[in-house]
Amino acid sequence: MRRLMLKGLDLRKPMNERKLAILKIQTGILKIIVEKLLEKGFYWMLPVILSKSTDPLWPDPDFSIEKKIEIEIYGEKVSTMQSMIVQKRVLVSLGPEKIFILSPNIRIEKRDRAATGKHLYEFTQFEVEIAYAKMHDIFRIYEELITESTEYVKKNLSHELEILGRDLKTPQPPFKVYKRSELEERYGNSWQDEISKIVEDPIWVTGIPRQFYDYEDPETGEWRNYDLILPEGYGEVISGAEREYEYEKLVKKLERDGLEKSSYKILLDLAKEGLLKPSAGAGLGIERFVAYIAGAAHVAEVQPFPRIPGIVPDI
Ligand code: ASN
Repeated sequence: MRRLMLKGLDLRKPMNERKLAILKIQTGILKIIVEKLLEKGFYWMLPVILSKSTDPLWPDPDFSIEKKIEIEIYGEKVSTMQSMIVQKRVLVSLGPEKIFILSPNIRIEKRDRAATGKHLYEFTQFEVEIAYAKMHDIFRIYEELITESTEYVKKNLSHELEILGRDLKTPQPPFKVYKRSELEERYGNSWQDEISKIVEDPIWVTGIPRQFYDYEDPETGEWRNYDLILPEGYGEVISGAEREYEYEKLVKKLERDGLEKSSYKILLDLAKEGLLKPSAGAGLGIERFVAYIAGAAHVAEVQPFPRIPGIVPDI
């Protein structure tokens, strides 16, 4: 693994043409997804990194965090950002109702995740949140971003795809939707890996029991959340949900998960006042998406400064 990653990645030598081709593809993808959302009237918000309030990432079937980074600044305890979910909710409730953010996330994944080829301990999410939106609104937006950026790369960066030996197919929207429970029944606990190897186009998977902020239907017990799973074993690239916005429900779920209510003070205060708007959103892992488009062997191949679990480089 280490040798694979260092191949062509000596940071004392100019980059090889493969690395440059990937970076050019990444630039093209970012241009398209940003342009598309600006055309639709989204606000482009900037990220924050240090906060009292971040995603607990728990409970989640995929949880594998070795440590949460907490530090003291000005006599107060803050964490580095695991995802801007809380900030997204507050933003769409207080002003801009359609937002996107290129948000750096720090998740100190367990070391054995180096071998998955999909995990990084620093990565960037393309985060979207829309007040009053529903699951299908978010599906349609990301389907457009994925198909349009794939088309752009095929049309404008065919030389780079050739360097990478990548034969890329544009997926056909709308993508199929599956229930997590069906997939689990059929493929067992590793349904995500299994299904990712089988499908030809990306698929949506809904109904995944996880963090408190995703909406749970009180009548059916169904979680109105979703992941997008890429083909060819690239795995989950988007996760998101319709959101909980009622104070009582939020409090109950925080207690159920054993989480500190004080970490979510603003969110809870807004909910109590009836000011927390219902919304839906999701985040796309940029490096994973670029890795899939480029046909990279490991997601760290996309990063100029790789952040592979367990490996702390000199830069
Ligand atoms: N970005 C995700 C969302 O919008 C949250 C996450 O990254 N855990 O739901």
